[in-house]
Amino acid sequence: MNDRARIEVHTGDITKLAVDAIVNAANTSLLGGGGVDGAIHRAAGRELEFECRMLNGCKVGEAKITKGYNLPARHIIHTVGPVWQGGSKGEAELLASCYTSSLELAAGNDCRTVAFPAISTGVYRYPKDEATQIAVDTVNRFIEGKNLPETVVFCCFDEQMAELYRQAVAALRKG
Ligand code: AR6
Repeated sequence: MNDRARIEVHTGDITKLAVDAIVNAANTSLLGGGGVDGAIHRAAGRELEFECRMLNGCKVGEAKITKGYNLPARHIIHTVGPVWQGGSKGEAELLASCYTSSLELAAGNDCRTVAFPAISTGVYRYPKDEATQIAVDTVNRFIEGKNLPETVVFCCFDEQMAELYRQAVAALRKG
């Protein structure tokens, strides 16, 4: 299969996706927050917070895995994106590391399908076009030549973001 055909763009709420793992754009406490993190905790239920309390937080650019509880997804991979501080504080490397750390955990837990939100592009203010490019390039590079995950879904909350992703994925297909 062509590796690029393994990347999909979806518009909607990530908590509704019946995939093997959804990724959460969390904070270092892993105890919940606003944005997609809040939506995931609400939909998964209080048991998620109990499991998260045992994890001792997570560093920026790293990832930890839990069960999905009341979600249709089997697992939740919690990663912590960088706060945008102008671009000279290692933000690009840290954001790329969120994607590779999450994909490594997904592969190690036999996840065939994984869905990502647009990490850091909300409360953490990462410029959307730059974050999209990093997300698509990093995922494409990771899955090339690997069996797992078979399919990666970029789950965008709105059409404007989905269009950015579609353009970045189309550019891969040409390249
Ligand atoms: N499904 C898919 N995408 C969503 C959803 C959803 N249900 N809800 C929001 N988004 P953000 P960050 C999109 O702010 O920038 C939290 O408080 C949203 O439109 O959720 O990494 C954490 O606890 C945006 O494109 O995450 C941290 O403190 C993207 O998800 C902090 O926010 C990410 O926006 C993390 O900030």
